[in-house]
Formats: sequence, structure tokens, C-alpha cells
Amino acid sequence: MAHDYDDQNIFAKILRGEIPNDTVLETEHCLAFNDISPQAPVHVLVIPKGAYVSYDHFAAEASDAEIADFTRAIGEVCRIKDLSGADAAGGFRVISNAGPHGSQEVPHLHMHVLGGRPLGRLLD
Ligand code: IU
Repeated sequence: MAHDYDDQNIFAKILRGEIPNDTVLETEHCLAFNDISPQAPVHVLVIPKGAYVSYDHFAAEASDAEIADFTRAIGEVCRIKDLSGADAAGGFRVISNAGPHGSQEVPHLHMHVLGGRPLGRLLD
């Protein structure tokens, strides 16, 4: 994937404080906020503060500290939103779209954390 970062994308503006967001969690290297158009009762986006377009870009260029923080932030969102239970109401999906085939709309890496309803099977 091309990794040219457009610093005018909407999440860059959110990170610069130019546009408000509904924050769920902020860490040293990440921000998590409620999706503006939720596809499930819980729909949180977790983004790194660094300028990464997609997961492959991030995995190649981010520091170990950024990667650890991002990974833990996603888990923390699951805990905050009470998605981690093994009962019938528990469970979640973490997904990241990349590029044209992935239908990525915002060119700043984001993980969707979805839950709060049965999500169906993603892959058959
Ligand atoms: P995608 O994976 O790039 O397709 O997802 C982009 C998400 O960003 C999508 O779920 C939008 O609802 C969400 N979003 C947002 O939360 N706030 C915004 O201002 C904009 C998009 I534009």
C-alpha cells in the first residue's frame, strides 16, 4: 500500500483538536473515540497518534512502544465497554479496513471495535 500520509484527513484534524470527538480513552500514543455513525451498540475507533495510513504502514514503521500501546488500548476499550465477557452478551470484533479493496474511507489507521449485538459471521 502507498503510505503517503494526508495530514488533512479527518482523524488528523481530530488529533490536532480542530474537530471534536467523543473520547473513550486516550493513552500516550493512541486515541479511542465513538464512531460518528455506529454500526453496532458499541462502535469505537482506536487510532494511533502517529501519522500512519494503514495497519501495514504502522506495523512496518511504528516503534515497539507505539505498537504495544495501540494493542493494549484496543483491549482496554473492550474492557471499558464491557465486551470481554464469555456469556451470551459478550464478545466483539476488531477490524481495520485498508485501501480501495478494504473500503477504507479515512486514510489514517483505525481499528473498529464493534460489539453489543450479535455480529454475524464475517468469513464463510
Ligand atoms: P473506514 O474503515 O475508513 O471505512 O471507516 C471510517 C469510519 O470513520 C466510519 O465508520 C465513519 O463512521 C467514521 N467517521 C467518524 O467517526 N467521524 C467522522 O468525522 C468521519 C468518519 I468523516
